[in-house]
Amino acid sequence: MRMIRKRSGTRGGGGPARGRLRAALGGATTVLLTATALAALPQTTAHAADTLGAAAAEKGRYFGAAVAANHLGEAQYAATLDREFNSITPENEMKWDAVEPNRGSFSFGRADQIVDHAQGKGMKVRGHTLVWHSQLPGWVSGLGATDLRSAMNNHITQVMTHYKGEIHSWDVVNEAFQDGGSGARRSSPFQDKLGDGFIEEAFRTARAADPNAKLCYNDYNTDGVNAKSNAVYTMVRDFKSRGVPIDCVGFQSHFNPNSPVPSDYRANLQRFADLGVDVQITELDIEGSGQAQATNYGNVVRACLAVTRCTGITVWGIPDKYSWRSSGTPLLFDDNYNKKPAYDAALSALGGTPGDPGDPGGPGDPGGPGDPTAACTATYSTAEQWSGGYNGKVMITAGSSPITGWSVDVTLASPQQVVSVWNGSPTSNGNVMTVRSTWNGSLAAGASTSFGFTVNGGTTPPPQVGACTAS
Ligand code: 9MR
Repeated sequence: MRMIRKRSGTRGGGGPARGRLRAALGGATTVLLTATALAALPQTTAHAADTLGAAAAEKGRYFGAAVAANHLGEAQYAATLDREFNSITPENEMKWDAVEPNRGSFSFGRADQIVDHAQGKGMKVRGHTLVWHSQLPGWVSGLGATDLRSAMNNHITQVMTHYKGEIHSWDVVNEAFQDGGSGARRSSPFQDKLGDGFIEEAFRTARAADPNAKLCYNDYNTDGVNAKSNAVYTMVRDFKSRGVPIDCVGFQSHFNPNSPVPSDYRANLQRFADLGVDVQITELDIEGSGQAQATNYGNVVRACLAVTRCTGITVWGIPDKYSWRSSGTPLLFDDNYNKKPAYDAALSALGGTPGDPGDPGGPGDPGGPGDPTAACTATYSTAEQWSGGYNGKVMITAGSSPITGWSVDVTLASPQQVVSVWNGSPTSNGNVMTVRSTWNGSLAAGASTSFGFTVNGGTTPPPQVGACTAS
């Protein structure tokens, strides 16, 4: 484990995390800037949302996709991801077999690739998954109870520490209950050797490793009220009553004709929310086509919006061809990345405005050439302050269309001087510093990034941050 500053870090800040972030901060640019006059400038522009991420953001939610690292190099895949989504779940890259194939030997390369992509576009990341019976390397199943307990806790701690501060929600335990009417726990090395208490222990270890990540229990066939969801409900209620740290429950929501969207889906989400946890739709896909599939997608989105604590939706893939159930064409984009009727239904349910389904990202479309709607906002906060100076942070958020670059003016009062800038490229003119995007110019609709700067020469008045200009 290495001690480094985070990509969005400030002077002296940052905890243990990924060493490769250092490069992004490496060349903090130094400028000198004095100021006398200040100008307050307007900062916001409103648009009808026409992507999933932007429309969800307007409802205070995220709209994410499961992503496979090996598809990121495909231009249309990346373009669709970047245009439409503002959260990513690595589909397989953070699973135990991927990150700790041999005991104590961690390999984060492919997962880091996804997290880097997300961060470069200002998207959030869901962590999936820490303790699961599947995609578990053989060495784990072979351990005795004592070793297994320490291997489980070490795995959680190492993986969460590597991504500390970079994951909005972690699936700490996945699929620990049996299907069917028993309400029993599923047999697994963890269940069989450690007993029911392994789930609680995993959550306690997870809280200690990254106190700011939301900790979720995630499962399938728990989407309606049934014996399995009742068993999960009883566990969550027990955890909440005893102070076991749990923040959210993930409902995978893999639907098909044999397992349709339940009529009590919303009510089931709501009863969990009423226990005092967030709920998230974590792996949504719905087999089918045409209007029937579209109606189901619309219903799922509306169910989430009807539950205040339903904080976001993730679809389990982008084009049908890469779905784990590709023959069932369960996703929102066809094999050529055209938007399906299901896409329009999901976007409409989010309150967005569907455009031309056959030409996503084409001329005049969001993210396409000549997009007239590129916009961003800039929000200032003082990150740290000491006698004689401070670190300022400016959060840049794309509007309802993706953007490819941004620029913001920062005006200081004399005798304040900017002595360094990170995550942005500054030029100065008198007392006004213009900061432009560098590696972090491309943002999905509704996505955010930030730049920071250090000021010497006093702490008041605060800098004036002008309007954000997007391209
Ligand atoms: O989509 C994943 C697929 O690529 C893998 O082969 C599979 C292996 O188990 O896991 C799939 O994702 C699963 C997820 O991690 C947990 N819930 C069920 C998902 C579909 O199987």
